[in-house]
Amino acid sequence: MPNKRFVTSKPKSSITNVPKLGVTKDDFIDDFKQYYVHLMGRDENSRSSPFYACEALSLSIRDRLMERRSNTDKTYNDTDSRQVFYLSMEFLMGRTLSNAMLNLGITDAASQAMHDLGIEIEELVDRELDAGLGNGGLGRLAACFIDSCATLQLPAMGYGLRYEYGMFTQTVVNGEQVEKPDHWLRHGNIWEVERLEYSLRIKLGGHTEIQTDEQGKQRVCWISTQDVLAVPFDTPVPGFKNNTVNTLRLWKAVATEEFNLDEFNAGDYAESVAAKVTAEHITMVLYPNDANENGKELRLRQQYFLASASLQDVLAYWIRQHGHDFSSFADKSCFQLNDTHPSIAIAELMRLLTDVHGLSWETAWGITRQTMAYTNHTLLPEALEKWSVKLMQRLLPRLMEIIFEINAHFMSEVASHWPGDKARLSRMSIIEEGAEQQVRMAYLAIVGSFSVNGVARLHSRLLQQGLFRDFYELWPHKFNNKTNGVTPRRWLASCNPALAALITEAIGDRWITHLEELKKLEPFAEDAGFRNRWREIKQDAKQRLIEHKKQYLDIHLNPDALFDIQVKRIHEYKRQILNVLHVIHLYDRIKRGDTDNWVPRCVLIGGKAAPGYAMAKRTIKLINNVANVINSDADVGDSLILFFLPDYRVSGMEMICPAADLSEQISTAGKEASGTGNMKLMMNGALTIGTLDGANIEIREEVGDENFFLFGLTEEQIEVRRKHYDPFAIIDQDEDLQRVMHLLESGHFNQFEPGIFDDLIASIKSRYDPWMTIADFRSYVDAQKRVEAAYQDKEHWTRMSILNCANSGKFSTDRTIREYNRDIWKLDSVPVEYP
Ligand code: 26Q
Repeated sequence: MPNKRFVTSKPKSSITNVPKLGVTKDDFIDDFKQYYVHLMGRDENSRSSPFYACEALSLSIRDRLMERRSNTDKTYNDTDSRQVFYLSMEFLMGRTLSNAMLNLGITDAASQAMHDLGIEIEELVDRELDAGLGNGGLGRLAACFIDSCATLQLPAMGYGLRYEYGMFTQTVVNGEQVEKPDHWLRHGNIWEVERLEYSLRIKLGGHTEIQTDEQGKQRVCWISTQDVLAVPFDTPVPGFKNNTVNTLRLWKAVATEEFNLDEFNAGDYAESVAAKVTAEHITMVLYPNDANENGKELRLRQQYFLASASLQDVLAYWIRQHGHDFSSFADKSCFQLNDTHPSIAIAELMRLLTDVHGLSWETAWGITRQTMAYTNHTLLPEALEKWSVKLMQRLLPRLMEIIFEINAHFMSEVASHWPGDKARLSRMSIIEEGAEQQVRMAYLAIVGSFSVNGVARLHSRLLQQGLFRDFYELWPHKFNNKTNGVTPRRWLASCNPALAALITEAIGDRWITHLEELKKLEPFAEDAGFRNRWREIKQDAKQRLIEHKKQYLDIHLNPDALFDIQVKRIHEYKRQILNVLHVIHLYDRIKRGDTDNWVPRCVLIGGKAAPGYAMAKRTIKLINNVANVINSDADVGDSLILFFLPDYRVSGMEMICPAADLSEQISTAGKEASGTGNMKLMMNGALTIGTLDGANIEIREEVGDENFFLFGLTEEQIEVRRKHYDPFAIIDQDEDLQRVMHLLESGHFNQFEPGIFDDLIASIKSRYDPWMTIADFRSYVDAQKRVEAAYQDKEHWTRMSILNCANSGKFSTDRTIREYNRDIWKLDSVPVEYP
């Protein structure tokens, strides 16, 4: 049946021309009531559930976002600005409401409006579920990046997947992690708008054929595919008080109609429903690994689905604006690939430009190589993505042909650069030969991009000297560093309003968008009155964290203790076990009465383990078992408390970082690409105990050696020591460590669970322990002693705390994004008028 078009008479007035929305307290009261009563049909009795009030307020805020978003869109269209598209499998957005109010500059008006209606806004804010569409650092970085892009008025758009289920919720049962699905959409998501009108068709499976078109030109056709629809959902991304509201577009997979109908008409209802389910599986769930879980077909479907939908969308927009002339496409567009996860986009852009839009290979390759940029987030060689050629041939036959062709061209480039160097050809080939051929996605990403960057100075250097050395020799100009950051709006202004107010009182509020201004706090470190207020705010934050945790957990924390925090994914390289060894050592000191000048500590560890990562799950069990023994020992009392914080997530961190005294950043040197939790904690006045790894190096450089607790082997020392690493000899020579190992090995922490920690103990005692935990024990314990000494002098500690905050300016994503823009994207800032 032909599509009936929606025909209207000639409009007397534009349907998109609406009066401006007010932002006073009264405007919010009016709008709130409208939504609460009319749209939602609630009454006075509905007060008992804050959910409805949260919904009504959010709808009022959302209107203001939508208004500015269409304004921003229109400005970008009219100015025909160069744009960047940030492609990421993860956007770990967390909550939206309070961030939206902050950025729109309406927090006070909205709070007062709620107050007048007898509602406390904090309670509403706390109702919102996290949008947990990411694993950890990489996903949260994407969220901070789009906040900074909007704040810097850059025409930037995020593209990702709208997973039905986000990062699992973690509960702890008998000390062990239990995962529960995170059905975050169960009550709907008011921040998004479904844009069915921009749906696109994604091909999968089938085969290729060469066909001759009307002009007699030969073209490759990808046919007999099983198509899936990509439906976009748009979420507004407001800049800080600047009228810019950019867009995050997340794709949902939906079965195509004919896909169901064919089989349905043939009488096979069950088959047709099964096919629908298969199609819609694509965006059902986020893969909960923060390292590579290699080879899963569904993951490849997800990656291609994201890449193809986003590129088709960008090209469709281009054609609406410019027609079929792609000659200035590369001048106007840039794609930033968040790790190799979306890097199939390189081959997909080649396919769309050549097969679909008829460009020559050379022209298309020129465009691809001028528009794609790749960010690497890991140094662990085992985490580099590879896909089996066989799988790709079955799922994405045309893409596999294109990758072979890219590789053939690239191999001849390498051959002419290094004539006769066969070893180099095989080392650098995008196709890894072996029992089964594999596609090395990082190599595809490097070959197809004009920029390759790491996420901290050390990380970028190690990429050039190690993992990507051959490529660096061939194309040194492609390689660059972009040290990570975090957005100071969420990670200081919004999560720590009391500290933010004190800072603003001291130095004005420009720091919110120019974080280097925090430097002006330095002289205040010498002001005793200021230090007092600083301490009070930290104390209140600790108290709030304690109260909040008490609501949900059977937990006793000491507000006068040093709050020692390690929150991040559980991973061997992050060495949560080293932290536990130190806690056991402190416990041992208490038991043997070595408690002169004791500093009470609450050690809080939080983080999720990938469900298939046995060693990480066992680490959680160890933390909980050690906590049980210590926390229930009358000799220990309040002097030492260890607690595992379940379900660590974005909203959890917003509560934790204001309360932190000490930030644990203790990865094996050379393994953590950057870290970003380290930056959030520093910004909120925590001191770091850390190795020379990732961004810790730059943190120490900014704050000064005297305000940072450094320990551990350097990356170079690790690599030298590795060759003759002898944990037994180290244990032999260290009495404290012997006692700690004895407690562990004697089953002191697993009396009724014999043997459960054997693997874990064996792994740290192995000569081949890649993370060399034992090697850093002594130096770590000594650094912790320096922490205690420093904490005893309250005034001195507070001074250092202020200096940490004052020197955190570099770690704003505003700085990071300015650098991406200066070196890679080269966008003009486009101010948006709000008429
Ligand atoms: C890959 C294939 C299949 C399934 C899952 C994955 C996968 C998913 C997520 C692999 C890696 C990730 C996430 C990695 C990540 O978060 N890396 C962190 O990125 C941060 C931001 O740059 C850095 O600060 C951290 O150092 C780095 O570990």
